Amino acid sequence: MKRALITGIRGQDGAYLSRLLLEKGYEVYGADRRSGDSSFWRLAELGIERDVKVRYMDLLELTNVMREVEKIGPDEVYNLAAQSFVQASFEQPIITADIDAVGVLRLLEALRTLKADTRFYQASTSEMFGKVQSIPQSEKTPFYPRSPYGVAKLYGHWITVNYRESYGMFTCSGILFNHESPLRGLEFVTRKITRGLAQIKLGLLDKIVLGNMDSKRDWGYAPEYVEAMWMMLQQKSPDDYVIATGETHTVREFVEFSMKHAGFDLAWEGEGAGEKGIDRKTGRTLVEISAEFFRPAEVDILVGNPEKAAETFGWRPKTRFEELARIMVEADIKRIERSRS
Ligand code: NAP
Ligand code: G4F
Repeated sequence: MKRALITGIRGQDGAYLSRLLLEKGYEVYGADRRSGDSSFWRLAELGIERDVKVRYMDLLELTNVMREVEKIGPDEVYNLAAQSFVQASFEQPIITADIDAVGVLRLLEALRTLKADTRFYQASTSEMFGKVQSIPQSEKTPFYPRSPYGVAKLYGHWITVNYRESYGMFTCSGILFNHESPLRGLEFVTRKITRGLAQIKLGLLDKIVLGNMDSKRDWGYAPEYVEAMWMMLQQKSPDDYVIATGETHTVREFVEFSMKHAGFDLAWEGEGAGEKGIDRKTGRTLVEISAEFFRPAEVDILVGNPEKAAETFGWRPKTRFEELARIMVEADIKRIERSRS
């Protein structure tokens, strides 16, 4: 039985990856930085709360990481732990760097010292492309990060490459574009929209307040993206791969498709900060814009080219944009209805 250690076990990807590895017969260890809080709602939603062996491990504490790596002796490590919210990284750049950059190094150092034959996956990100230097972005596109998060993740990416080249370790960096699901954190725009719409529909919220609606993202479905993580570590040799759908859409389009699935007939009125989303049937304002949600520097467009992953190990995206919005809206409506019944 293979043994996997997943950091960031409480997160969206940690939950889906745990389920996938359990289905494949792995013994799954989950690293969790919180002590005393025993609610693992994402693992519980997937019905695997009791199947993951949770260990207390914070990427900020090297000795803690080393002791856990030594005790577990993993065959594969998936480093998903991060301060992953771009907007927060402008307010907390130092802690973001400590977790998302040096945290990767701590884990790699622990593995180099204690178990150098472990296969290692680093959760890199399309945010590293930032002010994009070409469209679409591939493994060959130069990086130009636009946030403290993107800069920190770029260090994590290069140190992963460096440990492969310096010490012959099996380290892979997955450059994943945005991937969403009903388990997405509420701070991210897709889930903020779908949860907000469900609340509006059921009379629990007046309107959704958003920031930049013109930025474009390549949004895929998270359960498919964790499969790519696993596939990378099963190859003969380690490498880096872009994982994306190859389609890009604005935040505005995500609002429009979600509204449609929630049964609203949306019309836009006004411009810039004064723009509003109005329900045609009732004349009610459902969406407003606030400067609070704009970032000091924005990533205007992301769209990835996942050809290398397709050619090397046959990974291809299945769920498309409109379907993704539908899955998320329906899940949020169901959740609220369940909690009220
Ligand atoms: P997520 O839901 O925010 O989960 C990240 C997890 O990391 C959280 O559970 C968090 O714990 C944990 N964590 C934070 N600081 C830690 C520390 N010091 N030590 C140990 N654990 C710590 O993120 P996700 O969406 O699942 O993404 C997984 C990874 O992929 C992240 O590294 C993210 O940056 C990267 N990524 C995500 C996307 C995407 O679109 N989802 C795209 C590209 C890359 P708490 O629950 O205690 O806060
Ligand atoms: O949902 P977001 O916060 O995701 P963002 O910044 O693209 O980052 C996510 O994807 C990255 C991969 O590219 C990951 F590495 C990262 O960990 C995270 O998972 O924002 C998406 C877009 C941005 O342009 C933002 O300015 O939506 C825009 N936006 C507009 N209004 C908003 C809002 N974002 C948030 N979070 N909240 C808003 O109200």
